[in-house]
Amino acid sequence: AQTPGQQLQQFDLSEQIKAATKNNHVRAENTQLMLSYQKGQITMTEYKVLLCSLYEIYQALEEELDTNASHPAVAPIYFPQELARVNSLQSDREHFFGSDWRKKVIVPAATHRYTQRIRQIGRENPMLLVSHAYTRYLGDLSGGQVLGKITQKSLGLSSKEGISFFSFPGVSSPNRFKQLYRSRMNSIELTEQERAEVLEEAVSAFEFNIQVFDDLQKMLSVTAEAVDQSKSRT
Ligand code: 1FH
Repeated sequence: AQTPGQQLQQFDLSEQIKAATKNNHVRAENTQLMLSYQKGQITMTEYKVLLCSLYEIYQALEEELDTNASHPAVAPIYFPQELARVNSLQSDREHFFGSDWRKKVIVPAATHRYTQRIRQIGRENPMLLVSHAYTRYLGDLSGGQVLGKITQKSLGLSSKEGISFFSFPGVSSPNRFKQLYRSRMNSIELTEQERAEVLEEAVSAFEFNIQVFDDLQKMLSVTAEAVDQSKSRT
């Protein structure tokens, strides 16, 4: 039998959003790119293009979070000190692409669509930023921690250089931080309608990520040669 406490939990946004995106998470884990990633088959080229896309995504997300930091639905989940990724992605890209990394941008169409959506939300409906922040940051604090170790091993990196994206110096315990983040999400006041929109946007956020992975995979099979040439120059 359920205690009243457990019953209430089902109505917490953090529980609902996890349930709503469960199937999408399974699909994301099973994209071709991530399957080979998890088997330790990630190549330097794949990792480099992934970094480019992540950089674009986090630049959009963090710019919009910064701009809307005092919005009532954003303020509770605004943790730039602990979570911001743009600087680590910048140094990872610099590590692999060199000082003119800004000129070596390889961004597939799906990544562009994802960032456009984030920017549109920032302008028109900042409440929905919570869906995107949840999807990326809680993912990075969960599966991302495993992926960081796999990356280091697969690419044979001896130091943390190039993989700072995966480490969160401002978060001493990912699990405790995730609890805090969930409780902050649950403190956001939403009407039923708004809550439904937040859940729907989280499903889209996962779909955007899946499309990015699929697009990267496709792009890599077509342009492997061109990227290889740019790799050999660095
Ligand atoms: Fe995940 N994830 N994830 N994940 N993930 C977990 C929790 C979340 C992987 C494993 C785990 C992505 C990808 C991968 C989220 C988003 C995203 C947990 C913890 C594990 C073990 C489950 C728990 O606490 O019950 C692995 C492995 C992945 C790659 C192979 C991508 C799709 C993220 C979205 C962009 C989120 C939001 C959570 C938090 C759930 C919660 O509410 O607690 C992944 C797939 C990464 C493909 C890259 C590519």
